[in-house]
Amino acid sequence: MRAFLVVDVQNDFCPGGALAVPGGGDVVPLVNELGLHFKHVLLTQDWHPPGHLSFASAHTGKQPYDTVALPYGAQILWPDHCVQGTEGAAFHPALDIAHVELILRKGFRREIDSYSAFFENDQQTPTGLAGYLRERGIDTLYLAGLALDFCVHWSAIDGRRLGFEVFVVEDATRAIDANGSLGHAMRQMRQAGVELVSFDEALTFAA
Ligand code: VGL
Ligand code: ZN
Repeated sequence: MRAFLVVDVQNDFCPGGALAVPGGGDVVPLVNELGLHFKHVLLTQDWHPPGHLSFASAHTGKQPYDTVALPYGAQILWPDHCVQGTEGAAFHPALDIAHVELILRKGFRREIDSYSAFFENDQQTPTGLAGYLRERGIDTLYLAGLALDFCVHWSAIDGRRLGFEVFVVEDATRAIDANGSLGHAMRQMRQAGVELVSFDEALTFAA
């Protein structure tokens, strides 16, 4: 069974937001249209406490897009974004979410980031999504949303690692592309067996 997993379509990742992804808001109409055709629609929501360790502001002398070593590995530092309960953390106002079955929040522990919908950035701590999908008989995921080279990328790779079929609807995503991250993400997804499809292809496969 298929599900449509929409990653982090939140105000802070759209133009005007704290960590705006170029063209981020443009995915909304495509996501809404696809959402009407999939029987099961799930969302993720980046959901950080104030002072989260992925924020440059939590490290003296560091700037956004610097990298620091945290106990679980290298962490890129970001502007403060998607702080729990703020307008920036809210979904894009035009995102049609009435029929969404699950909203999975991630990145809510101060000491660890979570790009992937499946694991926090230590690559070990599960979010519970794999169990949820398996218990519901969902084995195939169509991914869209923000950002292609971070949260979509890591969710796609981890989905493959866990044995799910994964399709990324490329034109319903946008990338940050910090220091070559987009090229790296595309190579890794291809190697992992993630399939890239267009919006039109995804529509024909839906539900
Ligand atoms: C994301 C950077 C930091 C994403 C989330 O949704 O891709 N990127 N937090
Ligand atoms: Zn984040």
